[in-house]
Amino acid sequence: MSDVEIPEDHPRYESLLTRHRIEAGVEKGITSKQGLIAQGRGEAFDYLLGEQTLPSADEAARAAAAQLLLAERPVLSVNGNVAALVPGEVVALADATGAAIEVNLFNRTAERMERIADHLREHGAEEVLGLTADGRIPGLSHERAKVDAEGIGAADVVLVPLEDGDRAAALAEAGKTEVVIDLNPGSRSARVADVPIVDNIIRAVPAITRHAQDLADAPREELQYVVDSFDREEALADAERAIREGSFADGEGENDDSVESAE
Ligand code: PTJ
Repeated sequence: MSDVEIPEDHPRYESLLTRHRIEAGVEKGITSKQGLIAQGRGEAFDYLLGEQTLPSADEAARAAAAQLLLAERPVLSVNGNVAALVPGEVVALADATGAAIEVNLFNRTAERMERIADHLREHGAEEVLGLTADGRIPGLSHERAKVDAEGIGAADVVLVPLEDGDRAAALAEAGKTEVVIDLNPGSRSARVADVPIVDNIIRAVPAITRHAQDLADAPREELQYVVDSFDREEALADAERAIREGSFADGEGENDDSVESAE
């Protein structure tokens, strides 16, 4: 990952790389300006988590992989932030799980839809859904209700990263099994998810892919066991505990950003 000039030994390398990707996404017309604010919110939680993956988040990523492998019609939902941050990684996850990729936007415009679909194709996606929009998620009045009938409309398992709570709740209401990636364990999306992954999408998507590759030949019973033994309440509680009691709180300075602030 060296698409910008940040020395890889910089203590906040990943965080700065993420910012550059989001900025580039806005410049390319992929990410909305609100996406910058969403990124800032996420970053604050990541900072409190020590910018690392908790063991409980890795377990959630494994349960997510099993859930996607068990699904008949899994779909990965992509918005402007996801497309800017992890386009190639989303394609790799789709390949590892047989999931379809669908663009679904809060601030939906035909132009952004096209640009995101093109961007994903440039990163190896063969088919990108979402542009037909011949289906609707019941109970949602905004643009995010628009889905492809054969995509999210017919999906049994949906990955919804960096979501606003409304659609996550409506998808759950529509009977979909939801995997949510969100750094805020208190967000409505994380709270309605069957599998909440409290981690940065930059780390979480490759982690799900790794687990999916590892579980690729596992029998269905084993996949079901991985899903059933995952405790969503405990995963959320663990993330909240880590945020409240992390090294930041006891002044250890794990998250020292003094180098970055000199930028
Ligand atoms: O591209 P669009 O038009 O669909 O709009 C997308 C955004 C993200 C702007 C829209 O969905 C939005 O406003 O979302 P929210 O309500 O700000 O929620 C975003 C959630 O994602 C928040 O709970 C953040 O903590 C979380 N988040 C932000 N960045 C990351 C993240 N979670 C994981 N990894 C991140 N990098």
